[in-house]
Amino acid sequence: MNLTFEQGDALIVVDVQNDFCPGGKLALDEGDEVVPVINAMMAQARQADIPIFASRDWHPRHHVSFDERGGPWPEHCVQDTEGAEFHPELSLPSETRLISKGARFDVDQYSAFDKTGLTSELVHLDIRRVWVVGLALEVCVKATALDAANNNYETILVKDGTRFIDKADAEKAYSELEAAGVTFN
Ligand code: VGL
Ligand code: ZN
Repeated sequence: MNLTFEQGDALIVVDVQNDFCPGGKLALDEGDEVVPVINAMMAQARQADIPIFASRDWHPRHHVSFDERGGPWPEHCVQDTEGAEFHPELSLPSETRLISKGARFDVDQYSAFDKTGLTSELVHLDIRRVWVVGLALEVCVKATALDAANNNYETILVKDGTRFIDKADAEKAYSELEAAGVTFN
């Protein structure tokens, strides 16, 4: 893979955590297959001095998004559990900026932009274009890429670096993203 990173770019890695990978509580088929792809991208980003952001889904126990509370999901990514850890083979450089989301008890946050401080960091770093990868395509990756595009960042989604929960939703997500001006690599 040869990506054309430029100054003014940032890489956003969404929720590559154990619970979204095979064996996890909300496992995506092949969720772990994004790991080598994203590792290669992060290595290139480091070489080009491109900032890397990594978000994690970071729920308290009994979070509103869990089915026990009428939410759409089984319990997943509970703070300080193994399921909430990044995939063990994900080689996050030490300079990676960590974004935690979904930590508020009564609301969910799908987008890495949702009240996390990411926008101000991007402004501070003079970012104009973002590359988005991670899990899951039709949930947090979609929400993050849509927010990026709606905040006027040129937004590139690298398909090989993402996986979906449900194929039907993935197709719909691609059309929504395309309509918002997101491009695919
Ligand atoms: C996600 C479902 C529930 C995601 C987070 O990271 O895509 N999906 N919480
Ligand atoms: Zn969640």
